[in-house]
Amino acid sequence: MILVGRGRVGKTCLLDASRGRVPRQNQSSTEGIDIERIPIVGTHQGRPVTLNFWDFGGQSKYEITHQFFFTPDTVYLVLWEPRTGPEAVEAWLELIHQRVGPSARVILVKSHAVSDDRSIDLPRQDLLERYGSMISGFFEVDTFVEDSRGNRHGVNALLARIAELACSWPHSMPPDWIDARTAIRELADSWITIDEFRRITRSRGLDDGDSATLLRLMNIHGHVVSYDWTPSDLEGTRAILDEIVVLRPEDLAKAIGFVLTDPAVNQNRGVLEHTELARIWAARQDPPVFPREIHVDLVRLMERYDVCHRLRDHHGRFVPRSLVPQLLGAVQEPANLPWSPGQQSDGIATEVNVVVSPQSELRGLFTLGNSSAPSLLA
Ligand SMILES: Nc1nc2c(ncn2[C@@H]2O[C@H](COP(=O)(O)OP(=O)(O)OP(=O)(O)O)[C@@H](O)[C@H]2O)c(=O)[nH]1
Ligand SMILES: [Mg+2]
Repeated sequence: MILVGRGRVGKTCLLDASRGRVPRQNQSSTEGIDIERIPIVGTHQGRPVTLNFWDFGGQSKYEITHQFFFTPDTVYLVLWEPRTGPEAVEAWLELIHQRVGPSARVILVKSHAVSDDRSIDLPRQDLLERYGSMISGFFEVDTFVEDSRGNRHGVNALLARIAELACSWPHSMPPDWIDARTAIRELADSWITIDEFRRITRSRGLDDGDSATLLRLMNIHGHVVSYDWTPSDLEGTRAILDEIVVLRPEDLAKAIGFVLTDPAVNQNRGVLEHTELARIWAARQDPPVFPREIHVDLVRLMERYDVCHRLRDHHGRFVPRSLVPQLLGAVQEPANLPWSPGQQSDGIATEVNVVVSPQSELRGLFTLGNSSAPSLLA
């Protein structure tokens, strides 16, 4: 379960109401870094269903860390409120569509439904025409309005629908796989090595092929973050023996959040010295969840998910330094382009997107406008 929507729309209050707590009138803003897995027990056809909620803050700078949680087996709740209107809903639908595809399940929820202007609604027909395969319901809640039985307006109906959707997934797995998955999920560690993962799954009767498939499934379902090698990677020469499996995606997302907000990395326009990671993480997490010896694995995971890209030296060799593109800032356009930004010519579009492939050497592709800025080369 992922809750998204603009800042102050009522996500954390809905979460509180769903777990039977009284929502706060002056609820503080959820920091993007403050990602938490909150289990809520609902029921479907008499069976208890545990729903894991992820509540993300409304700030976009952390969005890149949310991707670990945007998986196909997730119900997405997009919240909107009458005061700020439904405009942002379409952008969320588009983002989920891009990341997960047309089979994603999304419930659109209007908050403040009783306290605010009741006449404002979404352009339902329009949204259904464009995102019909994803939309799994229109609901309304008001977490500050109780009915005669003390239930907060609309919350129970919404939870019942979520439980129904969650139970509609074909989740059949052989019992020994489920057993292995449970054993992994019950570990208290933040991460384990792939060897450890294999040892545990082997002890539950899985061979190495099954173990690799289970790891992949757990990755897809958002239970772990691993490099998720594709068969073509495996044909290559990269050793995977020292690969790690992050058992708590929220810890990795937080660790990446610390890199994104580090003043030195920001001042350096996104150039991250790998030796700085120990400082960044030690300063913010006490005791550090991720020890120094696995920092290189974490950088590899960040590269895998396009959070950063490794830089090379003049000879094309990788150096222990990465670029975090999100922090690069404005790049001055080359002087000799055959157009100026925003220029219109006879109705021909003049917007050009320059895609820089992380595989290629960055030298010569673009230069930073400020001569005192760090070079992209090592
Ligand atoms: N009347 C009414 N007020 C609400 C409702 N939901 C939220 N509020 C008010 O809006 C404030 C902000 O709600 P939050 O739940 O913190 O909003 P959020 O979406 O989590 O915000 P961020 O964490 O900044 O992304 C609350 O403190 C309430 O005062 C609702 O359904 N009805
Ligand atoms: Mg919040």
